[in-house]
Order: sequence, then C-alpha cells, then structure tokens
Amino acid sequence: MSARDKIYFASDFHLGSYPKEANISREQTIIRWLDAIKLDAKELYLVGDIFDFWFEYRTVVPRGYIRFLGKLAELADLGVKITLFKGNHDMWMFDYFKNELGAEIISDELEVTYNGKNFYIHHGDGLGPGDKKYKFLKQFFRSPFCQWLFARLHPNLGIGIAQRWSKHSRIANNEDEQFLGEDREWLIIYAKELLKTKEYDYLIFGHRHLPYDISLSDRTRIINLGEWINFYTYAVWDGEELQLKTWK
Ligand SMILES: [Mn+2]
Repeated sequence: MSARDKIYFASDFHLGSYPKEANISREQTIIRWLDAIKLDAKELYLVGDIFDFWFEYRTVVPRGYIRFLGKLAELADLGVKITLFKGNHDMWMFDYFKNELGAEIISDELEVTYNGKNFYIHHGDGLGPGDKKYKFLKQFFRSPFCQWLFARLHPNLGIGIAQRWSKHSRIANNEDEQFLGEDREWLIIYAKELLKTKEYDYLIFGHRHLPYDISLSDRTRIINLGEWINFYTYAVWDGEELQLKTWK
C-alpha cells in the first residue's frame, strides 16, 4: 500500500446546479475521483463552490449529494484531513461539516507551508479590481444579521429562492470562459499585487471556471483549479511538485 502523502485540491463542483439531471453523472465522476485519491491522500482541499447552494439551518440539512457526502465521510474516517473553503455559492457553511467530518472551514484565504513552499489558497471571489456589485453583496450575504434573517424563512422558500437564482449563474448557462490575458485576468492582477507584500510559491484559486497554471516568476506559479462541469481539473502536491491534472 502506498503512503498517504499527497495533498489534493479541487473546486467548483457546483453540485445541485441547474439543470438537475446533469448532477447525477457529475456526482458519480467526483466519487470515482475521491475513490482514486483516497488511497494516497493525506489532505483534501475543496476550494469553494462545491455546492451550487448550501445553507445550514440549525436543524435542517439541504437535500441531495448523499453519495458525495458519504464519500467525504469515508475519506475523513480513513484519516484524510478535509478543508472546505466558502465559495460565493456556498458561503453559508457553519459547523455541520466540522461536526460530521472534522473538516476545517475557511472563510477567506488560507496560507500553509509544505516542505518549505508557501501556498496561498482562496476561492477567488471578490478579489482583484472591479466587480463592485458582488463585493457589496458579499458583505451583505456574510453579515450575521442577514444570515439570521434568511434562516427565519421556511427552507422550502429560502432554498427555492436560491435555486431560482442559480438558474441564471454562469454554470447553469455553461458560459464559454475565455482566458482574457495576464493583464486582464483579475486573479492574476490580484496575485501580482499580493506578491509585492509577501513571497509565495503557489497561489491556488477556484471561481474562474477556467483551469490555468501560469508562472509569475522563477519562484511563483498561479493555479486555477477550473471546474467540474467541463474540465474535471484538480491539483496535486506530492511533497516536491504541484501539478494541475485532469481526471478522466
Ligand atoms: Mn463557481
């Protein structure tokens, strides 16, 4: 048996997204991937938008994703440390996954060091220039008062509103994402600003729905994890090297 020494990163599964029918095969693909990595995974980072919508009520758990959640539980029980990042679609994770899976929930960025390499990890929403409307909404959605108010709605109504909204998302409409160039990709702009304040080896994001792996200097690479509607991309750290790969 191989050593449990690899660290995996993936984001933007968007489980539960519209149209619903497409979710079954996506969930199965993700489970096959988790089955493969559970053999050598030490840690698993899920870097946001794992669910197309997630809201935890004090006593109610949203329907669906049961095989996926079961598989995460299996990995957790095997000793894989799971870290979940809040995305813009699933920022309402509180203590359910912490209690059930021992998962760590990250609200914004996480900085970690492995084998002397500095990693900066963030879902990627609300960073870089522009998108003022979303930055405002994010503050609103993340306010405890707003969350308290939303939790007062009956779940059928609250989740119903979210599902109607989600029909208009980029994922639901499967918009064709095009790389805008290094000087216009906002996460690359953000990364370059960040690198003025501190040195990193790897900057890992999701959110963009476009996988890329770009050298910003001799030392630093920016990696976007893509999504699991079209690309099925993930990154793996083997202790020496970080690679962006495609799951088939
Ligand atoms: Mn997303």
